Amino acid sequence: MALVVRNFIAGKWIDSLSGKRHDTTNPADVREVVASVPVSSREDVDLAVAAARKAYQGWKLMPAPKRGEILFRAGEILQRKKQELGPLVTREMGKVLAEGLGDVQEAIDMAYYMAGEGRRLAGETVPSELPDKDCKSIREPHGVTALITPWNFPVAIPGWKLFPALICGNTVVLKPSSSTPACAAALVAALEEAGMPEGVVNLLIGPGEEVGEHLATHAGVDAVSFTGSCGAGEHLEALLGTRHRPLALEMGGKNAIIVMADADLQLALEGVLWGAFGTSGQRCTAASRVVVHESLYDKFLQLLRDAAAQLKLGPGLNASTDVGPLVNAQQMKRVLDYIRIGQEEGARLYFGGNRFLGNACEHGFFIEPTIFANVVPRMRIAQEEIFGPVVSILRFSSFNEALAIVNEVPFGLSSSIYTRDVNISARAERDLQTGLVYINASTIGAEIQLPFGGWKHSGSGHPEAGGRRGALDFFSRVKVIYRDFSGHLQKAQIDR
Ligand code: UN1
Repeated sequence: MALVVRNFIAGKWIDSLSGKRHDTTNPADVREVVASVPVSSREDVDLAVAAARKAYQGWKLMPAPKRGEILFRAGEILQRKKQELGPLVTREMGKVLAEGLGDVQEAIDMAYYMAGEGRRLAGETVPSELPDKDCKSIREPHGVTALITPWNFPVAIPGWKLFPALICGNTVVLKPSSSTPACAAALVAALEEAGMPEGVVNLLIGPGEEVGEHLATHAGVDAVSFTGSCGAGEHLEALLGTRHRPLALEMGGKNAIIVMADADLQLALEGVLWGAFGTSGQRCTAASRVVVHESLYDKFLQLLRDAAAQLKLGPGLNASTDVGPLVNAQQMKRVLDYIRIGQEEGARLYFGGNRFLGNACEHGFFIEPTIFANVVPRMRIAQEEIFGPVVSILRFSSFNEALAIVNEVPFGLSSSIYTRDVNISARAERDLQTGLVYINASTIGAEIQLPFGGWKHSGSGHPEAGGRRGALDFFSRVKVIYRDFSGHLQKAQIDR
Protein backbone atom coordinates (compact mmCIF):
# COMPACT_ATOMS: atom_id res chain seq x y z
CA MET A 1 0.00 0.00 0.00
CA ALA A 2 1.41 3.32 -1.05
CA LEU A 3 1.92 5.93 1.63
CA VAL A 4 0.31 9.33 1.26
CA VAL A 5 2.84 11.95 2.30
CA ARG A 6 2.17 15.64 2.79
CA ASN A 7 4.17 18.74 3.49
CA PHE A 8 4.54 19.61 7.16
CA ILE A 9 4.11 23.33 7.71
CA ALA A 10 3.36 25.17 10.96
CA GLY A 11 2.71 21.87 12.74
CA LYS A 12 0.23 20.52 10.19
CA TRP A 13 0.47 17.92 7.44
CA ILE A 14 -0.95 19.70 4.41
CA ASP A 15 -1.09 19.33 0.64
CA SER A 16 0.73 21.75 -1.63
CA LEU A 17 -1.32 24.79 -2.59
CA SER A 18 -1.58 23.59 -6.18
CA GLY A 19 -2.73 20.14 -5.07
CA LYS A 20 -0.26 18.59 -7.54
CA ARG A 21 1.23 15.21 -6.58
CA HIS A 22 3.65 12.65 -7.87
CA ASP A 23 4.50 9.05 -7.01
CA THR A 24 7.80 7.69 -5.80
CA THR A 25 8.48 4.14 -6.92
CA ASN A 26 10.67 1.30 -5.75
CA PRO A 27 13.94 1.36 -7.74
CA ALA A 28 14.17 -2.45 -7.48
CA ASP A 29 10.76 -2.76 -9.15
CA VAL A 30 9.16 0.37 -10.50
CA ARG A 31 5.75 -1.25 -10.62
CA GLU A 32 5.57 -0.69 -6.86
CA VAL A 33 4.49 2.80 -5.85
CA VAL A 34 6.08 3.68 -2.51
CA ALA A 35 4.46 7.02 -1.81
CA SER A 36 2.26 9.69 -3.30
CA VAL A 37 3.84 13.04 -2.47
CA PRO A 38 3.10 16.71 -3.08
CA VAL A 39 4.77 18.72 -5.81
CA SER A 40 5.24 22.05 -4.08
CA SER A 41 5.95 25.37 -5.69
CA ARG A 42 7.16 28.83 -4.71
CA GLU A 43 4.01 29.73 -2.77
CA ASP A 44 4.45 26.70 -0.54
CA VAL A 45 8.02 27.81 0.15
CA ASP A 46 6.74 31.20 1.28
CA LEU A 47 4.34 29.52 3.71
CA ALA A 48 7.00 27.25 5.17
CA VAL A 49 9.52 30.06 5.61
CA ALA A 50 6.88 32.25 7.26
CA ALA A 51 6.05 29.42 9.67
CA ALA A 52 9.71 28.93 10.54
CA ARG A 53 10.17 32.68 11.06
CA LYS A 54 7.20 32.85 13.37
CA ALA A 55 8.45 29.98 15.49
CA TYR A 56 12.00 31.28 15.73
CA GLN A 57 11.93 33.55 18.79
CA GLY A 58 10.17 31.00 20.95
CA TRP A 59 12.52 28.18 19.94
CA LYS A 60 15.61 30.31 20.33
CA LEU A 61 14.59 31.29 23.85
CA MET A 62 13.84 27.74 24.95
CA PRO A 63 16.84 26.64 27.07
CA ALA A 64 19.11 24.46 24.95
CA PRO A 65 18.94 21.49 27.41
CA LYS A 66 15.15 21.53 26.95
CA ARG A 67 15.58 21.55 23.18
CA GLY A 68 17.92 18.64 23.73
CA GLU A 69 15.21 16.70 25.60
CA ILE A 70 12.98 16.90 22.54
CA LEU A 71 15.80 15.66 20.32
CA PHE A 72 16.49 12.85 22.75
CA ARG A 73 12.85 11.77 22.56
CA ALA A 74 13.04 11.90 18.76
CA GLY A 75 16.04 9.58 18.97
CA GLU A 76 14.05 7.16 21.11
CA ILE A 77 11.10 7.24 18.70
CA LEU A 78 13.41 6.55 15.76
CA GLN A 79 15.00 3.71 17.70
CA ARG A 80 11.55 2.24 18.35
CA LYS A 81 10.61 2.61 14.68
CA LYS A 82 13.94 1.52 13.23
CA GLN A 83 12.67 -1.86 12.03
CA GLU A 84 9.89 -0.11 10.10
CA LEU A 85 11.99 2.75 8.75
CA GLY A 86 14.92 0.62 7.53
CA PRO A 87 12.71 -1.22 5.02
CA LEU A 88 11.17 2.09 3.95
CA VAL A 89 14.66 3.37 3.10
CA THR A 90 15.25 0.21 1.07
CA ARG A 91 11.93 0.47 -0.75
CA GLU A 92 12.25 4.13 -1.57
CA MET A 93 15.99 4.41 -2.27
CA GLY A 94 17.09 0.86 -3.05
CA LYS A 95 20.01 0.21 -0.67
CA VAL A 96 20.08 -3.24 0.95
CA LEU A 97 18.21 -3.65 4.20
CA ALA A 98 21.27 -3.76 6.48
CA GLU A 99 22.29 -0.41 5.02
CA GLY A 100 18.75 0.94 5.24
CA LEU A 101 18.82 0.14 8.95
CA GLY A 102 22.28 1.73 9.19
CA ASP A 103 20.93 4.86 7.55
CA VAL A 104 18.30 5.16 10.26
CA GLN A 105 20.87 4.34 12.94
CA GLU A 106 23.03 7.24 11.80
CA ALA A 107 20.12 9.63 12.39
CA ILE A 108 19.49 8.05 15.80
CA ASP A 109 23.15 8.50 16.73
CA MET A 110 22.99 12.12 15.68
CA ALA A 111 19.79 12.74 17.65
CA TYR A 112 21.37 11.44 20.86
CA TYR A 113 24.66 13.20 20.25
CA MET A 114 23.05 16.56 19.59
CA ALA A 115 20.64 16.10 22.50
CA GLY A 116 23.72 15.96 24.74
CA GLU A 117 25.16 19.05 23.07
CA GLY A 118 22.19 20.93 24.48
CA ARG A 119 24.09 20.89 27.78
CA ARG A 120 27.38 21.99 26.22
CA LEU A 121 27.11 24.43 23.27
CA ALA A 122 30.19 26.01 24.72
CA GLY A 123 31.61 29.40 23.92
CA GLU A 124 34.78 30.67 25.57
CA THR A 125 35.71 32.88 28.47
CA VAL A 126 39.12 34.55 28.32
CA PRO A 127 40.81 37.26 30.39
CA SER A 128 40.57 40.88 29.37
CA GLU A 129 43.71 42.99 28.97
CA LEU A 130 42.03 45.60 31.19
CA PRO A 131 41.10 45.37 34.87
CA ASP A 132 37.48 44.98 35.97
CA LYS A 133 36.35 43.85 32.59
CA ASP A 134 35.34 40.41 31.37
CA CYS A 135 34.92 38.95 27.93
CA LYS A 136 33.34 35.87 26.49
CA SER A 137 32.03 34.46 23.26
CA ILE A 138 28.66 32.77 23.01
CA ARG A 139 26.89 30.84 20.26
CA GLU A 140 23.66 32.15 18.83
CA PRO A 141 21.45 30.60 16.16
CA HIS A 142 21.22 32.15 12.69
CA GLY A 143 17.43 32.11 12.51
CA VAL A 144 15.65 30.18 9.76
CA THR A 145 17.79 27.53 8.10
CA ALA A 146 17.11 25.88 4.74
CA LEU A 147 18.24 22.26 4.59
CA ILE A 148 18.44 20.65 1.16
CA THR A 149 19.24 16.96 1.22
CA PRO A 150 19.99 14.16 -1.26
CA TRP A 151 18.51 10.72 -1.80
CA ASN A 152 21.51 8.53 -1.04
CA PHE A 153 21.19 8.78 2.76
CA PRO A 154 17.52 9.71 2.95
CA VAL A 155 17.21 9.58 6.74
CA ALA A 156 20.82 10.01 7.88
CA ILE A 157 21.68 13.20 5.98
CA PRO A 158 18.46 15.06 6.90
CA GLY A 159 19.30 13.94 10.46
CA TRP A 160 22.88 15.26 10.17
CA LYS A 161 21.47 18.67 9.38
CA LEU A 162 18.25 18.81 11.39
CA PHE A 163 19.58 17.86 14.81
CA PRO A 164 22.52 20.28 14.95
CA ALA A 165 20.46 23.09 13.41
CA LEU A 166 17.76 22.56 16.01
CA ILE A 167 19.98 22.19 19.06
CA CYS A 168 21.61 25.50 18.20
CA GLY A 169 18.18 27.16 18.27
CA ASN A 170 17.48 27.55 14.56
CA THR A 171 14.17 26.77 12.98
CA VAL A 172 14.17 24.71 9.84
CA VAL A 173 12.68 24.22 6.41
CA LEU A 174 13.77 20.82 5.11
CA LYS A 175 13.61 20.13 1.38
CA PRO A 176 14.52 16.50 0.77
CA SER A 177 15.25 14.94 -2.61
CA SER A 178 12.11 14.30 -4.63
CA SER A 179 13.28 10.68 -4.94
CA THR A 180 13.11 9.98 -1.19
CA PRO A 181 10.55 12.26 0.46
CA ALA A 182 8.76 9.52 2.42
CA CYS A 183 11.94 8.81 4.40
CA ALA A 184 12.32 12.49 5.25
CA ALA A 185 8.65 12.68 6.24
CA ALA A 186 9.14 9.75 8.63
CA LEU A 187 12.01 11.58 10.29
CA VAL A 188 9.97 14.77 10.62
CA ALA A 189 7.06 12.74 12.03
CA ALA A 190 9.40 11.48 14.77
CA LEU A 191 10.27 15.07 15.67
CA GLU A 192 6.59 15.99 15.72
CA GLU A 193 5.81 13.05 18.00
CA ALA A 194 8.71 14.05 20.24
CA GLY A 195 6.94 17.35 20.96
CA MET A 196 8.56 19.83 18.61
CA PRO A 197 6.67 23.15 18.90
CA GLU A 198 4.74 24.07 15.80
CA GLY A 199 6.63 25.78 13.00
CA VAL A 200 10.09 24.83 14.31
CA VAL A 201 10.50 22.05 11.74
CA ASN A 202 8.85 22.34 8.34
CA LEU A 203 9.00 19.86 5.49
CA LEU A 204 8.59 20.87 1.90
CA ILE A 205 8.53 18.34 -0.92
CA GLY A 206 9.16 19.54 -4.45
CA PRO A 207 11.64 19.88 -7.29
CA GLY A 208 15.08 21.30 -6.60
CA GLU A 209 15.12 23.77 -9.47
CA GLU A 210 11.98 25.52 -8.30
CA VAL A 211 11.47 24.79 -4.62
CA GLY A 212 15.11 24.32 -3.60
CA GLU A 213 16.28 27.45 -5.34
CA HIS A 214 13.48 29.66 -4.12
CA LEU A 215 14.02 28.38 -0.61
CA ALA A 216 17.79 28.89 -0.60
CA THR A 217 17.51 32.42 -1.96
CA HIS A 218 14.42 33.39 0.06
CA ALA A 219 14.68 36.68 1.91
CA GLY A 220 13.37 34.98 5.05
CA VAL A 221 16.15 32.38 5.19
CA ASP A 222 19.33 33.04 7.17
CA ALA A 223 21.57 30.05 6.41
CA VAL A 224 21.60 27.22 3.89
CA SER A 225 23.00 23.73 4.18
CA PHE A 226 23.09 21.65 1.01
CA THR A 227 24.27 18.14 0.20
CA GLY A 228 24.07 16.94 -3.39
CA SER A 229 25.71 17.14 -6.76
CA CYS A 230 28.54 19.52 -7.56
CA GLY A 231 26.50 21.10 -10.33
CA ALA A 232 23.58 21.95 -8.07
CA GLY A 233 25.86 23.06 -5.22
CA GLU A 234 27.89 25.39 -7.41
CA HIS A 235 24.71 26.79 -8.89
CA LEU A 236 23.50 27.64 -5.37
CA GLU A 237 26.86 29.16 -4.55
CA ALA A 238 26.59 31.44 -7.58
CA LEU A 239 23.01 32.39 -6.74
CA LEU A 240 23.86 33.20 -3.13
CA GLY A 241 27.12 34.96 -3.92
CA THR A 242 26.18 38.42 -2.74
CA ARG A 243 23.49 37.54 -0.26
CA HIS A 244 25.94 37.00 2.57
CA ARG A 245 24.29 34.07 4.21
CA PRO A 246 26.27 31.13 5.50
CA LEU A 247 26.21 28.31 2.96
CA ALA A 248 27.47 24.81 3.70
CA LEU A 249 27.98 22.59 0.67
CA GLU A 250 28.75 18.88 0.68
CA MET A 251 29.23 17.70 -2.86
CA GLY A 252 30.96 14.93 -4.70
CA GLY A 253 34.04 12.81 -4.34
CA LYS A 254 36.49 10.80 -6.41
CA ASN A 255 37.77 8.74 -3.55
CA ALA A 256 40.69 6.37 -3.86
CA ILE A 257 42.17 3.43 -2.00
CA ILE A 258 45.93 2.87 -2.19
CA VAL A 259 47.01 -0.75 -1.92
CA MET A 260 50.71 -0.88 -1.01
CA ALA A 261 52.89 -3.88 -1.82
CA ASP A 262 52.94 -4.87 1.87
CA ALA A 263 49.16 -4.61 2.35
CA ASP A 264 47.10 -7.35 3.93
CA LEU A 265 45.60 -8.28 0.58
CA GLN A 266 42.47 -9.96 1.87
CA LEU A 267 41.67 -6.96 4.06
CA ALA A 268 42.28 -4.57 1.18
CA LEU A 269 40.06 -6.62 -1.07
CA GLU A 270 37.20 -6.56 1.40
CA GLY A 271 37.64 -2.79 1.80
CA VAL A 272 37.54 -2.26 -1.97
CA LEU A 273 34.43 -4.41 -2.41
CA TRP A 274 32.64 -2.62 0.40
CA GLY A 275 33.74 0.85 -0.65
CA ALA A 276 33.12 0.42 -4.37
CA PHE A 277 29.98 -1.69 -4.48
CA GLY A 278 28.29 -1.04 -1.11
CA THR A 279 25.20 1.17 -1.61
CA SER A 280 25.80 0.35 -5.31
CA GLY A 281 28.54 2.97 -5.23
CA GLN A 282 26.06 5.72 -4.44
CA ARG A 283 27.93 7.34 -1.57
CA CYS A 284 29.90 10.55 -1.89
CA THR A 285 32.59 8.60 -0.07
CA ALA A 286 32.45 5.54 -2.36
CA ALA A 287 35.79 4.11 -3.49
CA SER A 288 35.76 4.71 -7.21
CA ARG A 289 39.51 4.38 -7.76
CA VAL A 290 41.95 1.80 -6.47
CA VAL A 291 45.62 2.54 -6.88
CA VAL A 292 47.55 -0.72 -6.68
CA HIS A 293 51.29 -1.35 -6.48
CA GLU A 294 52.58 -2.81 -9.75
CA SER A 295 53.88 -5.94 -8.01
CA LEU A 296 50.33 -6.90 -7.05
CA TYR A 297 48.37 -5.40 -9.88
CA ASP A 298 47.47 -8.51 -11.87
CA LYS A 299 46.86 -10.66 -8.82
CA PHE A 300 44.70 -8.00 -7.21
CA LEU A 301 42.59 -7.59 -10.34
CA GLN A 302 41.90 -11.31 -10.50
CA LEU A 303 41.02 -11.52 -6.83
CA LEU A 304 38.73 -8.52 -7.14
CA ARG A 305 36.99 -9.97 -10.17
CA ASP A 306 36.48 -13.32 -8.44
CA ALA A 307 35.05 -11.57 -5.39
CA ALA A 308 32.82 -9.27 -7.45
CA ALA A 309 31.49 -12.28 -9.33
CA GLN A 310 30.22 -13.64 -6.00
CA LEU A 311 28.13 -10.55 -5.25
CA LYS A 312 24.44 -11.13 -5.60
CA LEU A 313 22.32 -8.42 -7.20
CA GLY A 314 18.68 -8.12 -6.31
CA PRO A 315 16.06 -6.21 -4.37
CA GLY A 316 17.51 -4.84 -1.14
CA LEU A 317 14.79 -6.45 0.95
CA ASN A 318 15.97 -9.96 0.01
CA ALA A 319 18.26 -11.18 2.76
CA SER A 320 20.70 -12.69 0.26
CA THR A 321 21.21 -9.51 -1.78
CA ASP A 322 24.60 -7.82 -1.67
CA VAL A 323 24.07 -5.07 -4.25
CA GLY A 324 20.77 -3.27 -4.79
CA PRO A 325 19.61 -1.07 -7.66
CA LEU A 326 20.54 2.45 -8.62
CA VAL A 327 18.05 5.00 -7.38
CA ASN A 328 16.35 5.87 -10.68
CA ALA A 329 16.49 5.64 -14.47
CA GLN A 330 18.43 8.87 -14.77
CA GLN A 331 21.22 7.66 -12.48
CA MET A 332 21.32 4.32 -14.23
CA LYS A 333 21.74 6.06 -17.56
CA ARG A 334 24.47 8.29 -16.18
CA VAL A 335 26.43 5.31 -14.91
CA LEU A 336 26.00 3.35 -18.16
CA ASP A 337 27.20 6.43 -20.04
CA TYR A 338 30.37 6.48 -17.93
CA ILE A 339 30.93 2.80 -18.63
CA ARG A 340 30.78 3.58 -22.32
CA ILE A 341 33.08 6.60 -21.90
CA GLY A 342 35.63 4.43 -20.06
CA GLN A 343 35.73 1.99 -22.95
CA GLU A 344 36.01 4.78 -25.51
CA GLU A 345 38.91 6.26 -23.57
CA GLY A 346 40.79 2.99 -23.86
CA ALA A 347 40.36 1.58 -20.36
CA ARG A 348 39.88 -2.17 -20.27
CA LEU A 349 36.42 -3.24 -19.17
CA TYR A 350 37.58 -6.11 -16.99
CA PHE A 351 34.34 -7.19 -15.35
CA GLY A 352 30.64 -6.32 -15.53
CA GLY A 353 29.60 -3.22 -17.40
CA ASN A 354 25.98 -4.01 -18.18
CA ARG A 355 22.54 -3.36 -16.94
CA PHE A 356 21.52 -6.46 -14.98
CA LEU A 357 18.19 -8.01 -15.88
CA GLY A 358 18.46 -11.45 -14.22
CA ASN A 359 17.00 -12.59 -10.87
CA ALA A 360 13.69 -10.86 -11.58
CA CYS A 361 15.51 -7.51 -11.76
CA GLU A 362 14.10 -6.45 -15.12
CA HIS A 363 11.78 -3.89 -13.58
CA GLY A 364 14.54 -2.20 -11.62
CA PHE A 365 17.66 -0.12 -12.22
CA PHE A 366 20.43 -2.64 -11.65
CA ILE A 367 23.97 -2.42 -12.98
CA GLU A 368 26.54 -5.17 -12.60
CA PRO A 369 29.49 -4.42 -10.34
CA THR A 370 31.95 -3.08 -12.88
CA ILE A 371 35.76 -3.11 -12.86
CA PHE A 372 37.94 -1.13 -15.25
CA ALA A 373 41.61 -2.11 -15.58
CA ASN A 374 44.50 -0.23 -17.19
CA VAL A 375 43.02 3.09 -16.16
CA VAL A 376 45.36 6.07 -16.26
CA PRO A 377 44.90 9.25 -14.24
CA ARG A 378 43.91 11.57 -17.09
CA MET A 379 40.87 9.50 -18.11
CA ARG A 380 37.46 10.90 -17.29
CA ILE A 381 36.54 7.73 -15.41
CA ALA A 382 39.54 8.46 -13.17
CA GLN A 383 38.63 12.11 -12.64
CA GLU A 384 34.85 12.51 -12.56
CA GLU A 385 32.34 11.27 -10.03
CA ILE A 386 30.32 8.34 -11.39
CA PHE A 387 28.11 7.50 -8.38
CA GLY A 388 27.53 3.89 -9.29
CA PRO A 389 29.07 0.42 -8.87
CA VAL A 390 32.05 1.17 -11.08
CA VAL A 391 35.64 1.04 -9.92
CA SER A 392 38.79 2.02 -11.83
CA ILE A 393 42.04 0.23 -11.05
CA LEU A 394 45.22 2.23 -11.54
CA ARG A 395 48.82 1.13 -11.18
CA PHE A 396 51.72 2.78 -9.33
CA SER A 397 55.37 2.03 -8.73
CA SER A 398 56.38 4.45 -5.94
CA PHE A 399 54.49 5.79 -2.95
CA ASN A 400 54.94 9.37 -4.17
CA GLU A 401 53.37 8.42 -7.47
CA ALA A 402 50.40 6.88 -5.64
CA LEU A 403 49.97 10.05 -3.60
CA ALA A 404 50.02 12.19 -6.73
CA ILE A 405 47.41 10.00 -8.42
CA VAL A 406 45.10 10.20 -5.42
CA ASN A 407 45.54 13.94 -4.95
CA GLU A 408 45.42 15.11 -8.56
CA VAL A 409 41.66 15.19 -8.99
CA PRO A 410 39.28 18.11 -8.41
CA PHE A 411 37.71 16.41 -5.39
CA GLY A 412 38.98 15.84 -1.86
CA LEU A 413 36.48 13.99 0.27
CA SER A 414 37.83 10.60 1.32
CA SER A 415 40.89 8.43 0.77
CA SER A 416 42.36 5.26 2.16
CA ILE A 417 45.58 3.31 2.31
CA TYR A 418 46.27 -0.33 3.05
CA THR A 419 49.78 -0.86 4.40
CA ARG A 420 51.56 -2.47 7.33
CA ASP A 421 54.34 0.12 7.28
CA VAL A 422 53.90 2.61 10.10
CA ASN A 423 56.06 5.24 8.39
CA ILE A 424 54.11 5.05 5.15
CA SER A 425 50.85 5.31 7.08
CA ALA A 426 52.14 8.45 8.78
CA ARG A 427 53.13 10.00 5.46
CA ALA A 428 49.76 9.11 3.97
CA GLU A 429 48.02 10.70 6.94
CA ARG A 430 50.04 13.86 6.39
CA ASP A 431 49.99 14.09 2.61
CA LEU A 432 46.60 12.86 1.41
CA GLN A 433 44.53 15.91 0.50
CA THR A 434 41.09 14.79 1.59
CA GLY A 435 38.84 15.70 4.50
CA LEU A 436 38.70 12.04 5.57
CA VAL A 437 41.64 9.62 5.55
CA TYR A 438 41.28 5.95 6.40
CA ILE A 439 44.16 3.66 7.27
CA ASN A 440 43.58 -0.05 6.73
CA ALA A 441 39.88 0.67 6.28
CA SER A 442 37.73 1.56 3.30
CA THR A 443 36.76 5.08 2.19
CA ILE A 444 33.26 4.80 3.65
CA GLY A 445 31.90 4.49 7.16
CA ALA A 446 32.44 7.87 8.81
CA GLU A 447 31.18 8.17 12.39
CA ILE A 448 28.96 11.06 13.40
CA GLN A 449 30.94 12.35 16.38
CA LEU A 450 33.67 13.66 14.08
CA PRO A 451 33.40 16.33 11.42
CA PHE A 452 32.56 15.09 7.91
CA GLY A 453 33.57 17.34 5.09
CA GLY A 454 35.38 17.44 1.81
CA TRP A 455 38.23 19.60 0.58
CA LYS A 456 38.56 21.24 -2.83
CA HIS A 457 35.44 20.80 -5.00
CA SER A 458 33.96 18.32 -2.54
CA GLY A 459 32.78 20.93 -0.09
CA SER A 460 32.70 24.50 1.05
CA GLY A 461 34.80 23.95 4.15
CA HIS A 462 31.92 23.76 6.61
CA PRO A 463 31.96 20.14 7.70
CA GLU A 464 28.85 18.33 8.79
CA ALA A 465 28.44 16.16 11.85
CA GLY A 466 31.04 16.31 14.61
CA GLY A 467 30.72 18.66 17.51
CA ARG A 468 32.27 22.06 17.97
CA ARG A 469 34.54 21.86 14.94
CA GLY A 470 31.77 20.57 12.73
CA ALA A 471 28.06 21.16 12.45
CA LEU A 472 27.71 23.26 15.61
CA ASP A 473 30.12 25.80 14.17
CA PHE A 474 28.07 26.09 11.04
CA PHE A 475 24.65 26.21 12.64
CA SER A 476 25.58 28.89 15.15
CA ARG A 477 27.20 32.27 14.91
CA VAL A 478 29.52 33.78 17.40
CA LYS A 479 28.64 36.76 19.51
CA VAL A 480 31.33 38.34 21.67
CA ILE A 481 30.34 40.10 24.89
CA TYR A 482 32.60 42.60 26.67
CA ARG A 483 31.44 43.75 30.09
CA ASP A 484 33.26 46.56 31.82
CA PHE A 485 32.50 46.87 35.53
CA SER A 486 35.25 49.39 36.36
CA GLY A 487 32.83 52.33 36.24
CA HIS A 488 35.14 54.45 34.09
CA LEU A 489 36.14 54.65 30.44
CA GLN A 490 38.86 52.10 29.63
CA LYS A 491 40.58 52.01 26.27
CA ALA A 492 41.77 48.71 24.85
CA GLN A 493 45.22 48.83 23.23
CA ILE A 494 45.74 52.38 24.53
CA ASP A 495 45.61 52.25 28.34
CA ARG A 496 48.85 50.50 29.21
C1 UN1 B 1 27.88 9.89 1.76
O1 UN1 B 1 28.94 9.36 1.41
O2 UN1 B 1 27.10 10.30 0.92
O3 UN1 B 1 30.79 7.68 5.75
C2 UN1 B 1 27.56 9.97 3.20
C3 UN1 B 1 29.82 7.07 5.31
C4 UN1 B 1 28.44 7.38 5.86
C5 UN1 B 1 27.93 8.66 5.31
C6 UN1 B 1 28.23 8.82 3.86
N1 UN1 B 1 28.49 7.45 7.29
O4 UN1 B 1 29.94 6.21 4.46
